[in-house]
Amino acid sequence: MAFRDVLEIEVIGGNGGDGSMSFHRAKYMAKGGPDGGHGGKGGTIWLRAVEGVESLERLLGRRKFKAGTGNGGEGRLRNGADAEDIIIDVPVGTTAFDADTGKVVADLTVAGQMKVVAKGGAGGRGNSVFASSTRQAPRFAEIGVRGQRRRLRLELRLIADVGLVGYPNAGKSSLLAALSNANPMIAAYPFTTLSPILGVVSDKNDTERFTLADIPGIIEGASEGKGLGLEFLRHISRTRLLVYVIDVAVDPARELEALQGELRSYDPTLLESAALIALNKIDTVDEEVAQQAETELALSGLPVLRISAAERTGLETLKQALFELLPNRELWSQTHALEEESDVVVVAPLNLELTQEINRDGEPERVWIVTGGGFEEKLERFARHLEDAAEYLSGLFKRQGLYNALRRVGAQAGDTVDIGGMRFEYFDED
Ligand SMILES: Nc1nc2c(ncn2[C@@H]2O[C@H](COP(=O)(O)OP(=O)(O)OP(=O)(O)O)[C@@H](O)[C@H]2O)c(=O)[nH]1
Ligand SMILES: [Mg+2]
Repeated sequence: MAFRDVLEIEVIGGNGGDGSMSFHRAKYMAKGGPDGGHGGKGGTIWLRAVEGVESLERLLGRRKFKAGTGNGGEGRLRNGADAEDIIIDVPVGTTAFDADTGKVVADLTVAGQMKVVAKGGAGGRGNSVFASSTRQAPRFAEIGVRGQRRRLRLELRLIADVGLVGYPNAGKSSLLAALSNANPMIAAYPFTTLSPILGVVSDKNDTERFTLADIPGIIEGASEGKGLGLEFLRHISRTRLLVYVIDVAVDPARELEALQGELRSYDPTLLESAALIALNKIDTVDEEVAQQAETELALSGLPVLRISAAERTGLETLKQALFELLPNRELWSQTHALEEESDVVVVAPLNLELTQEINRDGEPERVWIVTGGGFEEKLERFARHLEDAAEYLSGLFKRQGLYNALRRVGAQAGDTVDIGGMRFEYFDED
């Protein structure tokens, strides 16, 4: 089973249902009032974090999620039903990025946390709402808004409290096995561990616990893709504490420097994490070598602890140090949460451009081409009954400041205004 922890999916919110264009019909009544109901809301797509799923693999086989369309409104003021939302369960620790902009859409770090990733469109309003004293029989209704559609890149980063980093063969998996309930593969060759493994470490009375992540070994040049690369550092990018596992017998100071260099090139903030050094395989060297390694490593400013994962020496002290150094989870989360994209809808800026045309009578005509400002989008919602809605729309646009904007740039009474092909005459009423 391949370890899939990056996955691209497409999410499509449902379209809103269309508003209804209908008139009341009753016996003995020639012409009733407008009674078109509103369309229902399109379904929204959510991501929800669940515990107990360790990989995004579960989502495989389905790459596209599309919510339903809201029902259309009907006569007699009946509103269409809203479509149902879709909830996609993902493992805790999943971050969703907009695949096109790269922005964080959702960062789910706590079980049960939910986030909208594709909004369903609002339903269109029925013709009943457009009636007024001067417009008693509106022959138009709104079309439902389209649902939001986007591609998401999902990335799972295990949320471990402590991460083990070290060269291949340094003894990371041995340490994980010695400290936790996990049973990783251990072998005398490099790159035994190919995907991250999590274990739970408990204190003596089993009152306090933390999770420990063992990741594949890192070598110098990993940031350029050497070895297994730095792909896996993603999993420790959110651990609160790092443990550098270093083999005492192999030039420890150089190894630490190389490891830190690789971490830095992946994400410089990793070096700001709380950290300590576990000087492993202490059983393989004599005191003099151990002493020298310890002195050299201490120059880094990090605490150094001698251990032997194989002979299980120094492990209690190490465990105690880990519990002590582990930063408080709440405080840590506050400063390390990823900033999610805001829900602000960006409307293109209003642009008014004057063009000259020759009309049917051979007269020159001034035409203002209107783009942006959200006016075209509004127009689209009446596409089905544009002619009937024209008068209502020009009134609406006027209230929304379009006429003022036109006046400011020099529009004159009698000019033509063109919005996405729909045209009406500009009046200067003041
Ligand atoms: N003598 C001795 N050998 C050890 C010690 N810790 C680990 N080893 C041995 O070192 C070898 C590598 O151990 P692993 O735990 O697989 O090392 P790793 O860092 O997980 O290696 P990769 O997964 O390849 O990155 C194994 O043969 C272990 O038995 C130790 O404290 N003393
Ligand atoms: Mg290993």
